[in-house]
Amino acid sequence: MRWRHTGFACLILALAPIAAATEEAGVSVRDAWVREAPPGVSMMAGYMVLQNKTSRPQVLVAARSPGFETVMIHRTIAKEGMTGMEHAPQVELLPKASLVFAPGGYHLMLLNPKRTLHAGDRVDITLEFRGGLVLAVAYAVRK
Ligand SMILES: [Cu+2]
Repeated sequence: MRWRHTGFACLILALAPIAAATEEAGVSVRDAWVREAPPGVSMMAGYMVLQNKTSRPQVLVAARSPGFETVMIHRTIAKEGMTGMEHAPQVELLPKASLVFAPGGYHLMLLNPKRTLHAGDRVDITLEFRGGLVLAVAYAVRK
């Protein structure tokens, strides 16, 4: 029964106003955006700046969205002259520090959008942190 209880707690947090949840959590999200995909491409990437305002590490462990079939945390890496992406099972935010998700580095890999998203649209993505913190964030779709 334990996981059910945790899930319920997350649901309540997710439904709370974003500002309140962010303040309470001590983790803020800004400059959240998703790059518009070329026609026919079912893969998009999401970026943002995460700020840990607490004096403890905060660990991003998952992301999900009603707008996509699959959301994964990825990191672009260069190895032996080749660029690739690897799955990042978790991303640690150091105390009192910011972490940038940007092209060429960490990103949210967004697969199979449920509808075609264009520049100017918004899409909700929920970020889940270890310990049960859940942040619902609106991402702006841009070129
Ligand atoms: Cu990726």
